[in-house]
Formats: sequence, structure tokens, C-alpha cells
Amino acid sequence: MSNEYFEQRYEQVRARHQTIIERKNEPLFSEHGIYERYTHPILTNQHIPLSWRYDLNPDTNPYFMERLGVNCVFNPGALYLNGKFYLVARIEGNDRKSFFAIAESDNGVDGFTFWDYPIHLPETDEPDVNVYDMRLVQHEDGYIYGLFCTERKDLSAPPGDLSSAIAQCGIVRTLDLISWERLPDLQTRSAQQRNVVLHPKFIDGQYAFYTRPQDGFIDTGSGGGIGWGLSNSMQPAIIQEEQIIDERAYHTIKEVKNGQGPAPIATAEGWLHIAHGVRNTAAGLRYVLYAFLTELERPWIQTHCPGGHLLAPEGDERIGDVSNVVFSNGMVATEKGELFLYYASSDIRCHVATTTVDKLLDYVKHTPADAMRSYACVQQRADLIRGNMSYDEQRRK
Ligand code: M1P
Repeated sequence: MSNEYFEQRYEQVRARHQTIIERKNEPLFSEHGIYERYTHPILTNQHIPLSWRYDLNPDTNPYFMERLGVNCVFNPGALYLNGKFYLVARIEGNDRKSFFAIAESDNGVDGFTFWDYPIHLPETDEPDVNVYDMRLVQHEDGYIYGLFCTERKDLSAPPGDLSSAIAQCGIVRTLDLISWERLPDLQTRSAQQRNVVLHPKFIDGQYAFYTRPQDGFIDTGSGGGIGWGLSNSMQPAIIQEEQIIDERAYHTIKEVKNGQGPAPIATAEGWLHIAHGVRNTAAGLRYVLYAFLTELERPWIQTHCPGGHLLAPEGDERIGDVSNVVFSNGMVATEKGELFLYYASSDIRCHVATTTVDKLLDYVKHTPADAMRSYACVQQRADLIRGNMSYDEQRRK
């Protein structure tokens, strides 16, 4: 095989990659007016640097073939630091193992480029088999924490069962996003934990966590709901008691399970939360995002919870490795009150939706709560219509 073949393919692949990473993102018209989606995903497997996937030496890779493919890039944690937007994305290799890598952008909606290397996440004495879905939190203790799901094989599973796993919350911290210190995994009384999020402030002098206790790896069993617990240390973090602060409920968007998304954002009116809710359908699970507000001083007490979803899979977002899923574990608010909601669709690609803190507060405070029964939902809608009719009458007078 001549070098010419290698050079030609290299140039083709390089040019395509350049087009993808330089692609501008434009906001799309928003009919609901709550946030804007964008024309393109912000990160996909096509954004991954070529040096992570190909052997770039024609002597050892004469056909210029991918040696270590990347299947997907999704569920990014997010941080806004010194005017830059950082995402810690979940990269899944073709071998199904996930790892983390940082991509940065100046404007938060396009131009995300990966740093030279993925994060070399330290292990504990009990190595993780898979790690994913990091929530980045700048804590008032001075550290940036990354809480993520660590998954290991369930050694008590019967022989032949190679799917049962145990999910727990792994913890790392950093001061610069470059060196990461691994802390012991979070300890709780629950058999499994996923979607654990550190609250950015001390509460009663303790570290505070949103949790998601569950009995099984996939099924929440008797568990589920968004939990809340305190620990007086991070070395190790131990939660003795968890209380459920946002329960699952029959015939809602969070009937099967739910989980806190990113760390909540402080506003003058309370903490703004994004979470995911899951229900079952004949076509499998459907994941959507919803929002709620908690008290400023007591961030475990809900004050407002709009009914239904804030963001559900739409168009191409519906299709992927796990279809009909949107999932968010990253959100940032800038000093100007702009809000960037990072989410992934169908477990393969990352997107951004933008709004403002004021708009999202308005949404959370003024969208009616779930009325829980069809009859009551019609009453709710009739109230809206009646209000509009009388407003219209007054205007015409
Ligand atoms: O496949 C959808 C999502 O499933 C899990 O979320 P949850 O724990 O709420 O079921 C996570 O594995 C997440 O990464 C994934 O996007």
C-alpha cells in the first residue's frame, strides 16, 4: 500500500473533522418560549480528536484505519470558570467502556474542542469497571468536585449472569481540572446509587448531597426518588440518613424513576433544579427533563414544581443507542444571568439549550403543577381559557 493512499485518506478525514469542530451553532425558533435549542449537537463522536482514534503513522497504519473507535459522547458535566465553558463529557469507546474528557468553548454553544488527553481518573483499591455521568460542582470549600457513577460487576450474581452490576457514587476533586484526586466512594445505606450530586454550599456546616437510592441496577425497586443527605466529611463521605425530597408518582413523567440533573443554581428566589424523569412505554423507557425550585436556606424543600416535562426528545434526538432519552448533568449560569443547559440525546450526542435565569424562574413559578387526574387537568386548562376569554373581552371594550 502506497503512502499516497494513507495521505489521501488522512486529508479527507482531517478536513471532515475540521468542518465539524468549526461548525457554527444557531439558535432555533422556540415556539414554547422557555429556552432555545440549536441547529447542531455541540459534541459527538465526530468531534473526538483524530489522534485519539487513529494511528497517524503510515508505517504502522498504511490503510489509515481507526484503531480505537469512539461510539458516542454524551451526558456532560459543566463548569463556567473565568469566562470559559468547560464540559466533562462521557466518552464511550467502541468497547463500551466510558471515560471522561474535557472540552472547552468560549461561548458555550459552539467551538467545543477537546484537550489533548482524556482525564486519567485515579482508581480506588476496588477498580471501577465503568465510570460515567460526572456532575461538576464548585464547592464553597474551594475545590471543584466531580461526582460520577462507578460501576462494578455484582460478585453475588449467579454464575452466568454477566449483566448484574453495582452502581455507586465515585468522587474526585481538583483545583485546576488538570490534576484529579480520587476520594473514597460515597457510603450510604442503599444497595445502589446513581445520579448523586453535591450541593455547592455547606448546609449546617456539612456537605450536602442529592442522591438516588435504588434496590437494583436498573430497577429502583422500593427505592427511587431524589434523596437528600448530609456528611460531615468528604474523606470519606458517609450519609447515615437519606430522606426523599422528590418522589416518583403514578402516571407522571417520573413514574419509573427520576434523578437530580446538574447541581442546582442559586437564584434570588431559591435553588433552580433540573432533573430527569422516566416512564415506561410499549417502546421502552422514555427519559425527559423537568425543573423544580427549592428554598434558598433549606435546599431540600420544594417550593414550586411545574407539571410535565421541560424538555423531551425531539426529531433526531429521539434516535440513538438508547432511544427516546434526554439526560442532563450539566448546567451553567453566567454573571449576566444567561443559562446554558447541557443535555444529551438518546445516549449518543450532546446538545445545548439556552435561556435566562429569569425566564426559567418564571417558568417554574407560573407553570401549573401536575393536576394528577384527567378531570383536574381539564379544569386547569379551562381556567386558562376562561382567563384568556375575559382578558380578550376587556381588551375589546
Ligand atoms: O440510558 C439512559 C440513562 O440511564 C441511566 O440513568 P438512570 O440511572 O436514571 O436510569 C444512566 O446510565 C444514564 O447514563 C443514561 O443516560
